[in-house]
Amino acid sequence: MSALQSASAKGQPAAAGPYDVVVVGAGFAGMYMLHRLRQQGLSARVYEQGGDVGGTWYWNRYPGARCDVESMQYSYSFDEELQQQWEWSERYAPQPEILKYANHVADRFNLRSDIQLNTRVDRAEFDESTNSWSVTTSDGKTVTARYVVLATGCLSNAKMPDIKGLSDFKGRVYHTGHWPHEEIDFTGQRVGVIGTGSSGIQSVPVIAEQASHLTVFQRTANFSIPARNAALTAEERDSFRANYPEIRRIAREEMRNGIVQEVPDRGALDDGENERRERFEARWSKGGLTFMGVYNNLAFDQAANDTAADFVRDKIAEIVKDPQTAKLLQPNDHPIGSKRICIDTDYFATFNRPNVTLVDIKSDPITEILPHAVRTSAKEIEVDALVLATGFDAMTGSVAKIDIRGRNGQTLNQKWAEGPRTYLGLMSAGFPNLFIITGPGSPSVLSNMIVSIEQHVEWIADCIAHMRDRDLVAIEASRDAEDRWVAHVNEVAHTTLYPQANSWYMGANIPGKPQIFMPYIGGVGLYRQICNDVAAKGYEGFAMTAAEPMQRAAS
Ligand code: NA7
Repeated sequence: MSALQSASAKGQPAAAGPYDVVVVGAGFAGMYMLHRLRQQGLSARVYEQGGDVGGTWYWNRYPGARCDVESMQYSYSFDEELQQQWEWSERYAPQPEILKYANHVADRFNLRSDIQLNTRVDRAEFDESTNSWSVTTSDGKTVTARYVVLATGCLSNAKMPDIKGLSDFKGRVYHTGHWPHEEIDFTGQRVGVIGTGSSGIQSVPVIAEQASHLTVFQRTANFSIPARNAALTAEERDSFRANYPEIRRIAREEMRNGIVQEVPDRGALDDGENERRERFEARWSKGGLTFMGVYNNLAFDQAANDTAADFVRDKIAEIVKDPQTAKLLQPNDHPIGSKRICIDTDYFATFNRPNVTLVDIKSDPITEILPHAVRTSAKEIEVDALVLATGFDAMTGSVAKIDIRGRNGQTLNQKWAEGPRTYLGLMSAGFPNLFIITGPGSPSVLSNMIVSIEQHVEWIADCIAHMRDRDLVAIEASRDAEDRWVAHVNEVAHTTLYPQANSWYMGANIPGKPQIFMPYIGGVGLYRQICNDVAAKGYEGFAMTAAEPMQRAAS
């Protein structure tokens, strides 16, 4: 047994380290990672910058926040009793319920004793002489650990827009990704929402019900499909529960995005116009993300994609009464689905309300925020409060905030200056014993995140067990394997229409960020197979280092 393993084996919570593993983040990834490591008798310390567990669902408390994956599928599968017992109330769980679930998991599996809240990891430095990491946290302490696992989330670094005068605004300013914990009531207020991605689209209808007037500042119109959210019936819940093993297996192995749905047997142009319209109508009525699964070529073929995009544009024109507003709300600069499609409740209909105005800031850009108003090049709009639904520095943003130093003192930010480089999304060459959960180069944000999280946690836990069983002390992605993987991720992305959009998948929403398609689009089933094959071949593409004889003797 190594010194790094001794604390947990004595059955004591290791308060001061050293630890086998430091986990950064206590969202769904960090919590399950901790649970698995403990099951393997390893000591782990989780640092979480938030005041409680839950990650994304701790921060994103904005009105109307909901998951866009159905709750019976957006849930852990690793514990049979948990999935049988938890009662999801609605088809799409609202944020407070998902946060309650995260807290329930923390309590149920007794995770809290190893999670240190309100603590950021500021720095992690690899010591080549001991093959371990030195991790410095915002409370000024430094601990060592054999491994570091970044469970920092893909959408956790909220992006404030760089708009002149924003700091002089006299009313309150809210970012959807940093929403206050207290109830915010906009009753009687003139509110401005900037941003019409998923967060804007979810919050606008709810804010419109409270505000005396709501102005939505739209730079890019987005495709959105009705959620058709509803209470789950006991029969629906029971049907999932009875079939969970098979449902979970299909999600993991057979679905590209980890969400069980009907699999299309044809492309959009294989049907005539009437039949195609009927199929789109059926999916529109059903609602939800699976709209894009109606045909098998919407992500690949522009002409096929156009049929779906036209259908949604027509729907917008049908719903929105004012033709000029409808036109502005019709997306026309990217293929449908090439930005994550949004799921809404009454978003487009909200623009029929007398107290809601749409301002197109593409043709009439915001020039300045004044103490009581938003000024565009053509007008001044008085507002009492501002909601910034302006998104995140996605996938790499939270990792980039940590000063991570690998071999020869190279920082991860230096290495990723031209865009993230990983092998399988799990590790980056030059940074031994540093794992990333749902990192760039893995399916992550293109999938049901919990499916991808569980797969990564289990792969990492198995890898660490493999190393421990063989007295191996370091694992590192080889440059060759990484180069090949990065090329593959790119190649697959460019067989699709995704790179055509200025999306956060591409880093396009952050000025100066390298524009590279970050997630792996090959699908979760294929990706899992690749990861499993790599492990079965003795972690092919990874170099492993054995313990020095001295270290081994001490074990
Ligand atoms: P998104 O999807 O990145 O949306 C951000 C929105 O904010 C989008 O409409 C942007 O317009 C707009 N934006 C960003 N910066 C500005 C500035 N400076 N001025 C005006 N408008 C701006 O973030 P969300 O939080 O909505 O959703 C993120 C994911 O969370 C979502 O995909 C789901 O997976 C869950 P743009 O399109 O860049 O022109």
